Amino acid sequence: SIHAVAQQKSIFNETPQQKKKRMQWWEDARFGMFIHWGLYALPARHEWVKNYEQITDANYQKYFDNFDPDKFDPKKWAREAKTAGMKYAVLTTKHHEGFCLFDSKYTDYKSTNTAAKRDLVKEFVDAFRAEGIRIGFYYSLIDWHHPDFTIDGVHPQRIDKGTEADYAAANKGKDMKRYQQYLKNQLTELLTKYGKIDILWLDFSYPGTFGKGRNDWASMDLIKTIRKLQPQIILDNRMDLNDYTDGYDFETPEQVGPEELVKYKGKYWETCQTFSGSWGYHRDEHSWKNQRQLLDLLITSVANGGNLILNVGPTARGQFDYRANRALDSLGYWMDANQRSIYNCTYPADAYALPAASSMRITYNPQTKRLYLHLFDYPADGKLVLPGYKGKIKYAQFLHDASEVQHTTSGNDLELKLPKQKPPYVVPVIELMLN
Ligand code: JFZ
Repeated sequence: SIHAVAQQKSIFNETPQQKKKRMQWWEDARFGMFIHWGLYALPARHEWVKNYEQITDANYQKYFDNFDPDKFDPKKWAREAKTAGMKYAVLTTKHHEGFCLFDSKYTDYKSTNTAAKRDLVKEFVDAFRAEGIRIGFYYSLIDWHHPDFTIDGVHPQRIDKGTEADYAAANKGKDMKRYQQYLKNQLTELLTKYGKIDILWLDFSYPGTFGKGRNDWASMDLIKTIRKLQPQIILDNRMDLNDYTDGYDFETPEQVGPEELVKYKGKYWETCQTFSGSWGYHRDEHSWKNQRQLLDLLITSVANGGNLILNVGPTARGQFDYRANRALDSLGYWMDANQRSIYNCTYPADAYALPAASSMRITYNPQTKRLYLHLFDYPADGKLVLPGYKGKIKYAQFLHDASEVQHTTSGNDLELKLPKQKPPYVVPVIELMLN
């Protein structure tokens, strides 16, 4: 309500209408690609490996020394993203390990100083932009390599059962003020050297004892720099400014099941999801989400007014592995026929709600006034009943081939007559014209 909004603090003077306009392309896009790539692709056992195994800088150095992505071809990545139907892509320019995929003036710990010898961010930007895909930068606020970044509760060199005094002693000589300047310098590079950047994904805050938050990053100063350099940029919610209406643009439910997404209805949000659990390339994770599970995440996101950003962790040689390519191809096959139920769509008005037990998910395009029924369970007898839909529908067809779906009424319900044979899509879609 107006009251609740008015009571909240704000940093900038953007109106909800202005924000809506700024967010429009992102809301319409609905589907993006996350790319987690860094030195952790070499150990290939999770991007948090340095923390999980408490690896020292000295012992982590071998991954820098052996980083040689000879198969890196971002044009190929961009084609894969495009084929899958993704409209934007967010690359880890630096993850928690601190290694930079770009040619920063402020560190030697960067791709140009490895066998790659190149600014990988620049090549990513050029390749994806050429395919018409919007550009996003993930940038880690956490940095387990920077000498001024203080040891805390999730630092690889954390002190087991340490007291505040133990941490103070271990952090003697480290100066987070210098680290704040480093953050600002690097974000300034990223937001000035690569043209228009559409999305910034800062990650992440964990305030509290032995944690870090807005005062550690100088978030208030940082967000002003960000908005000044890229006024249109769309910002995630992890810099610990969530008590300001404009301290972030969207919420980021991470690795949650489709059933939880209804909680975010009415907000700006994007769920981030992996294929197999880890974000960085993980050689030995063998349980991957199947096509139906991935489609469920995408469709259920749109059916609740949100986005899905699906992650790929390229290998140390710079390629998507075959499992990722196969999954992306399968999504592309579905999207090629059914994307009209995704782009520019959101949840329908309450009048079109179905019983809670229904396995259908409905999306709606407000411009064309078309409803999309996603059939997660195909009726064996070909009979599909839509309670309370009588008189609301002008025409019905399958989306993938525009073949008519005949309908009749019974009481207040609408009955759709489907073929007994399920169409060759894991989740077939019926398009309903409201006028
Ligand atoms: C963070 C990273 O640590 C992780 O490696 C990956 O990049 C992911 C996208 O983001 O992980 C988080 C951050 C915040 C929460 C959970 C995982 N959280 O607030 O629940």
